[in-house]
Amino acid sequence: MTWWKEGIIYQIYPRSFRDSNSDGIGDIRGIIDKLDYVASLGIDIIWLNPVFESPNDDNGYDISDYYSIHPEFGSMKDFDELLESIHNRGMRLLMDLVVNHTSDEHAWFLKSKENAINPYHDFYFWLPGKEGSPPNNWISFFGGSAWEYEPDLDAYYLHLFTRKQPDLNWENEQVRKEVQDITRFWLDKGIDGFRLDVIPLISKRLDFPEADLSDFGKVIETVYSNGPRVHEYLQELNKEVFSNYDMKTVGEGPGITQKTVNDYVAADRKELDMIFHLDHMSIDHGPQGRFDPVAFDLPAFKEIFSSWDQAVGDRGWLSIFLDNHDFPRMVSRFGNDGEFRVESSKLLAMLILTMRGTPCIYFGSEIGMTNVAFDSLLDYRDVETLNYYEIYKQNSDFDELDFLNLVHRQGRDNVRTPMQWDHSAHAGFTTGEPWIKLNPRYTEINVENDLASDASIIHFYRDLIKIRKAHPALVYGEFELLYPNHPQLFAYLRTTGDESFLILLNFSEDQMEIPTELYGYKEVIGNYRVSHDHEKLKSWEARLLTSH
Ligand code: TEU
Ligand code: CA
Repeated sequence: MTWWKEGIIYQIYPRSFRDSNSDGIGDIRGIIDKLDYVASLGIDIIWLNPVFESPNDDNGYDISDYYSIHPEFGSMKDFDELLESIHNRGMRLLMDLVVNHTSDEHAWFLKSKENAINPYHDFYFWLPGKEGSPPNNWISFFGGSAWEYEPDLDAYYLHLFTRKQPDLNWENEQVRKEVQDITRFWLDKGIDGFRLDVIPLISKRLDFPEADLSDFGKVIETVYSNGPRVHEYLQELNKEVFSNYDMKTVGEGPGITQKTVNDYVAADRKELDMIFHLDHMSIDHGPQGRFDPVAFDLPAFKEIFSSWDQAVGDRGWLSIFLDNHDFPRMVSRFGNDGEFRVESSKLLAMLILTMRGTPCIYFGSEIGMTNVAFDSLLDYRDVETLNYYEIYKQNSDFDELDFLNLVHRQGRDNVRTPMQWDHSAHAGFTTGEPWIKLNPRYTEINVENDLASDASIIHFYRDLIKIRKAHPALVYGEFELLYPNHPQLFAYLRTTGDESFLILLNFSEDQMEIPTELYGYKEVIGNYRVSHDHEKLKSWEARLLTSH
């Protein structure tokens, strides 16, 4: 069993999953208490977002000590118990490793900024300004300049994310040795691998060229990502550490291209085992990113899945997802979170669970959790949202309500509201004051309700996961997109030598005729339980069919 290809990943955002000590913050003990629930879904692998010491400028993606667990989440003893409990249930744990940057409160950075002569100074990128301006025009993913001026040094340091997330200088061999030590420490504890945060960014173009900011997606691809030594660094880390353990890696790949993807994940490259590309995650982003939205286009969405499957082929491997802690809830973004919330949640589940690549399910998708629309920006927590609010406020035509609507549609806090366990106060997430408000729809959308109804989304996930595990064609089969230009039908085949599946997804509330050449397949599972004619697809109807 190739566990990392045939298994199902469940992503847990620890801050929002389950609070065990009433401080309103999810924690490790809370996760331990819910492992039976996670295992009952048919999950094999848990990807845990960062739990290391951090000032939480970017909710743990700004690490100040890689060797300690943030006290908010618990102790190292709690972590050891979590790992053992996961293993006891036959599941595995991937930890989230953020080594493109650290927190500015990490000891290395505190030393680095002391003076220009100590051995930690070159752990980061320090450059002189140009006539009182930053070294170049690079901007942060979170808005504003990617350079922060340090008066004592009369120099700027690079931060592709917030100013509290200075980029590590991987050119410095000592940095690479420290990363090797960190990964060895956690692997020696027995974890099963890592999700590697923004890993294509770790090699910088040392001429720091000016960027054409008219298309930020292009800047990520051609200026920030895929730098000259990225593969050398990954091959070194794999050789020095990964190859000595029974472990696997999944990279987060902003900016990777279909041409370069197998340079990262082809087995013979000995770099990463699998990767998340993010092309479908920017499908409704305009040139200025998520807060510059454009309309969703299904044929373009289908083409992304088809062309990435083609690009990776059988040389490499992807992990397939439709949302995570950085992007809005998939049922609100790609489905219909109103009248057809249940049907479209099941349709999106069928997409994730019938594609070639390791399915990655974000916590709460299994009950169809939706975006939230807080009525005040004071209710929002995400540094990306709050940074852009400050930037947009400076525009002459700024309108607070317009911006709030943008946040409702595209903000990351949509996916960071607490897990909805039941209809009790705070949805059973906490008995304290939650760090972020719950989605008020928890009274109708919660685990308790879904477990009680066998027509629920949870049971559909369980059934689909069982079906995927019973049929290698759904894991390893060739993928063939049908009707690429159809405006509402996402139809494709998954085939191996001896089995063939047809998947029909009606991405619309409009009923539609099924093309006659698709008759004759036998239904395996569908998201409508009432019997239906084989000539039509109902609103948001999804069907998995087999050729025999
Ligand atoms: O995300 C990087 C990334 O590609 C997304 O953050 C996205 O590009 C961004 O939200 C702009 O829209 C990783 C982590 O997943 C994210 O949570 C961190 O904030 C970021 O890196 C910095 O570590
Ligand atoms: Ca807690």
